[in-house]
Amino acid sequence: MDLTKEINKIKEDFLAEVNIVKTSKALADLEVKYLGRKGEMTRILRDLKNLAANEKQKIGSLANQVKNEILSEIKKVTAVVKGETIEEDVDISRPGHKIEVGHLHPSTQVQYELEEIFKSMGFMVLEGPEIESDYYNFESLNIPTYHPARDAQDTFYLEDGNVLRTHTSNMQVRTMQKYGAPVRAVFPGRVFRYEATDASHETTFYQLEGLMVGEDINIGNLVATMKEIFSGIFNKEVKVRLRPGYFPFVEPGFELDVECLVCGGKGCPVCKKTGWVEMIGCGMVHPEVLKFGKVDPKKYTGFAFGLGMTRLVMLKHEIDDIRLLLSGDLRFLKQF
Ligand code: FA5
Repeated sequence: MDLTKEINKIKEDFLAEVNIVKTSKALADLEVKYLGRKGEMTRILRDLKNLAANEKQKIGSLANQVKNEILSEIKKVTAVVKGETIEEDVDISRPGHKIEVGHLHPSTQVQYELEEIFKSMGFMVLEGPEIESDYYNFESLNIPTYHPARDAQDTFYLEDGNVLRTHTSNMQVRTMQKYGAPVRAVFPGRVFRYEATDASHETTFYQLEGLMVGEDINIGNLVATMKEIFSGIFNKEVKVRLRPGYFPFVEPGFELDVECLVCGGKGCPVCKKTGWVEMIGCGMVHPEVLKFGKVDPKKYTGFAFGLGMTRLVMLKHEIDDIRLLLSGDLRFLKQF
């Protein structure tokens, strides 16, 4: 074998062997085998003197290079088998890679805050389907097919007759049917309406519905619960006004407005220059709806409300356009 090949073969053998070394003893034996007095590289280096001058220089430099590589490899592996860190591979002073962490969407933050407020008042938190039957979204809420109130909620109808729920009220009858009375529950969730968008209207937004049914539940309980929501979320006094409102599933029915916190009541695109933002539809559960829920209207009464959670987020953070919330724009979202 010519010498160059032999040296390369020695290097190859050494690397294969050093790769599987696990103990200091095995490593020391390897060092002796290649670099010891009778070692393979030592023999090559010793025999250099017998070569012709031109060969001597070429082979000599290769042999020295391989010897140094073997030495440095042995040094590295010595550190590994002793359980030490190899300094040239790991620079502990180098700054680490920053992992970007996200955070909850402002709507989710407000939803969780509201859930805590309601849990502290003994309400269950339930989820409902976003694809809903006509029965639970309309019929069982006293809105039969011919009723003009259907037009008030522009609806996405699916081909199979189901709808994208237009409000979280779809959970009222479902909850009464499942839990009977008395019952207290809130249902936060996403709802959908086929309508033109502007600064305070989206096609997809969040509501939080509440239902409380029991003996002697009255409007006083409803108003007290509404007050609790606002002091919990805003941590300050906010002006509200209650006015009559029509929903076929409550009697009497109300709309609750909050003074616009974006403009301080002066008038802006969010409140459509009125100074007030419509926030909650509410009222006493209609006896027909109790009946749909298999609850006896002679024994029980109840209140229900549907809070526009997305609008609440807007007022809490003084966001002047609802469309920003689902825009997915990180420059906007990172502010919360
Ligand atoms: C309802 O959806 C009724 N289900 C509320 C209700 C529940 C009444 C229980 C009685 C008893 P309304 O369509 O008004 O009502 O919507 C309720 C709230 O959702 C509004 O006050 C408003 O805050 C919010 N909202 C309504 N439409 C939109 C929209 N397009 N974009 C953002 N928020 C909206």
